[in-house]
Amino acid sequence: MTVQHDTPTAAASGAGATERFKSDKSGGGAGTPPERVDLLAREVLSAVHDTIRRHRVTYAEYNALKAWLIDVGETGEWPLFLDVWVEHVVEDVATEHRQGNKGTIEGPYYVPDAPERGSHGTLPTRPDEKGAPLTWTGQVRSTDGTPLPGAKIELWHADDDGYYSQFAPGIPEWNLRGTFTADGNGEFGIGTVRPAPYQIPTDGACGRLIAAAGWHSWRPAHLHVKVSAPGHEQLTAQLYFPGDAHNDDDIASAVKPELMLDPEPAADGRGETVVYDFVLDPVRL
Ligand code: MBD
Ligand code: FE
Repeated sequence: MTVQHDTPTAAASGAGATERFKSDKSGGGAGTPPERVDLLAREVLSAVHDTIRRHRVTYAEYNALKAWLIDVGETGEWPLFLDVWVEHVVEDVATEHRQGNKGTIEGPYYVPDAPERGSHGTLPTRPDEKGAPLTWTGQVRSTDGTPLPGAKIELWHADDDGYYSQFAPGIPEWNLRGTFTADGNGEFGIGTVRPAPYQIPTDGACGRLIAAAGWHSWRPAHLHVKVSAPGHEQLTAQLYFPGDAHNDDDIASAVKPELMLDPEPAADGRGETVVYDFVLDPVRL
């Protein structure tokens, strides 16, 4: 008899991320004017043609590409592929005008409407959740220094094994996902566990590209956040931990020095505490 383990697989996470994207951001591209499609499509194709001529790409290589592209779709990894290797440049361009907090990419595993946890609370965890306790306090302000009471902080991160709830099987819904609301001073406090370094799924098309190219598949440990307040641009960011082996070679190119936390051992000896504030840009008129 075969025992079916609840082993998270690339196919499961990939299919989940594809479904999430289709339900949330459908119509992506609707309204892009034909002139713009014409320009961008021609330039991307022209870059491909140049690469083929410059490196004298063979039919064997062309067919390997075709097979791989089919594989990306079949393993549901278009969101993963694009968010790991393309999104960081889109994010840079979209946010280069900002005076407030640096952001970074969203990645494939955000889910809106995570459970409300008040201004000070803990993320939903399992009773035996692995990982050192992490207590994070901070304040949300506008670029002029005004605190932003009622600002929303959505936080999501992987568990100690590197898996996200709602995308890997066997994890309770909303585990390590929550929505906090800043208090009257714009302040918040969040209890969670410190995440572990993260390896993108190796058993799908992205993993096969990584293996074939001799790359590595790691991201540094990270906390994902979205911070929003009325009249301000929503901030999407990730926070990182000093000393992580992959801070300097994140496969998703999403680490920035401004996003580095500075945790300290907790006074009560239970894990670590950290302070990190957010500064949001007012919406441009
Ligand atoms: C992740 O957890 C992530 O944050 C990114 C950007 C890509 C793949 C998995
Ligand atoms: Fe992530």
